[in-house]
Amino acid sequence: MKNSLIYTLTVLGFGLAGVHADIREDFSSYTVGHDLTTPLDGGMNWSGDWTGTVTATVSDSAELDSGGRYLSYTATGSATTSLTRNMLTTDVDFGENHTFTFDWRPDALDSSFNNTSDRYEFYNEDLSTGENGSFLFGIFGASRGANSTGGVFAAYDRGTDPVETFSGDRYFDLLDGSLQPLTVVAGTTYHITVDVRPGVSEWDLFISDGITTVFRTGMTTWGAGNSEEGFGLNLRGNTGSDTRTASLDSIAIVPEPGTMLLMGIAFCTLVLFRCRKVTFKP
Ligand SMILES: [Ca+2]
Ligand SMILES: [Ca+2]
Repeated sequence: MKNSLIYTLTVLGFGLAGVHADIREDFSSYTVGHDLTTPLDGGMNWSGDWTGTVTATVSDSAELDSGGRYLSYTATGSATTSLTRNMLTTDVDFGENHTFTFDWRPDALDSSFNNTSDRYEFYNEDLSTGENGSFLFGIFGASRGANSTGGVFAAYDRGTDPVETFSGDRYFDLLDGSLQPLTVVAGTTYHITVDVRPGVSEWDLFISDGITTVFRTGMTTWGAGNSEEGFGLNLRGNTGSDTRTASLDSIAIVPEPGTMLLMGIAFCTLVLFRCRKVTFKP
């Protein structure tokens, strides 16, 4: 009887942990050359297709570190262009702690990347309202404000100010352990990790080129970060001839640590069960 209870708890623990599935995209389900003109709707647990005003094409010609097919996206001109995708709230509870990871590579960073309006940007938001996002960061061709230098990763840290008072001065360069920023280099794959803690409106950002990791932790989310969310990447130039090109791969959005807690319950129950078995040995 007790053993069946332990079994039930174990199954329940692992079962509940499995309720919140990960959201993933590695572009392996598409053929090379597939672009936004035919729905890019693969991956796992997304609620819509990849959409946007950039040109985006699945490629395998210059794999990122993680390998296999990836999405190459590009835009020319001074308008802000975007690549976005909606995520299901039933698969990741965006009111609970969760982590975004993805690989990203800038493929065009020439001398035209020279102005604060020259941008590669990353964010999440409620795509219907453009609000309630949690993270916002980017690379700018020149200083975005008082706390960024340009040409390096900079993250938006709202601090204690209201959401509405957006200011470029709240972009802060990410720094390594020696307080140095990481100059962004074309052709380098960057491994990006975003931890979001909606309960306390905080987020952390870690970016590694495989050798150096720059980061900023304990930032205030730029929005509430608690509604159905879209993952987004923007491109922008400051002149009509500016071309931005980048590659994206190996995206995972994973809930935590609620899942880890449930897994822990299941694991502890199993340990208890095994200990009992040992105790009852003749
Ligand atoms: Ca891939
Ligand atoms: Ca420019």
